[in-house]
Amino acid sequence: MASKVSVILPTYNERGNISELCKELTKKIKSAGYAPEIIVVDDNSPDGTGKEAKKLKEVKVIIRTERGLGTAILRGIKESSGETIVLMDTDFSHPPELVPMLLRQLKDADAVFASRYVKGGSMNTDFVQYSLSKLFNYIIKMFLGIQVLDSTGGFFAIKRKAFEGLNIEKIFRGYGDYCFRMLYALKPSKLRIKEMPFAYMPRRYGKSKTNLLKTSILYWIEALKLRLR
Ligand SMILES: Nc1nc2c(ncn2[C@@H]2O[C@H](COP(=O)(O)OP(=O)(O)OP(=O)(O)O)[C@@H](O)[C@H]2O)c(=O)[nH]1
Ligand SMILES: [Mg+2]
Repeated sequence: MASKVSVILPTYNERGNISELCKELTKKIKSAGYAPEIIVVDDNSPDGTGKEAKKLKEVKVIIRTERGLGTAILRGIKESSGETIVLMDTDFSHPPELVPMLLRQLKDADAVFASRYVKGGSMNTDFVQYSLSKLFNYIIKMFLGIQVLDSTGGFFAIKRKAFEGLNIEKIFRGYGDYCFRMLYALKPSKLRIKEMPFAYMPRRYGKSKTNLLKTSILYWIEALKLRLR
């Protein structure tokens, strides 16, 4: 029987993206020889993303009344049952066609991160913005002593068993900071973690929910809290 891959898709106002993304993921994962379990965790988006997702076959939809990226992912993980978990954004910034490559690379690893910052990776911004964001992530990596250069991106595949013994309730909260919190918590497990380059794409439809300055400050506070604990 094909191994099950659970893809957790947190959404807030992604009506224009969700159907196409789920269809592409289902197709790509099946043709890579796995059984997909797509889980959309929508925070009652006013644009009707949840309703749109419910029209899809083979997609599990959870509609929450609270807001928050980290806790939406936590809920998705709890509701999932695959041996492998894939996390990604739902706006096509994380290209679905790369998921089979993440899964291939996971064959001799415990987690594979798609990375904007390793050789061959890129972002849809100008050189200055890209360099600043790369530097920011590099400092986080050194500060926390984690293995991954792109620790705020949130596009990765991980074996479920990597979470054994972790207090996931404490990790999956906040915004994209859950990603480096998870890597920090995984440090003692000495897992085999790889990074694979990818080109971060502009979102296809809809509007960004991220305020760059506010997010950067929040990430620093969270990184400091981890070290001071
Ligand atoms: N469930 C849930 N999902 C969220 C929430 N905030 C953001 N997301 C999702 O998290 C992913 C990342 O959010 P984005 O708004 O794309 O943030 P970004 O990628 O930094 O910004 P752009 O790509 O430039 O728009 C997307 O799939 C969002 O729909 C939230 O409060 N709840
Ligand atoms: Mg995005």
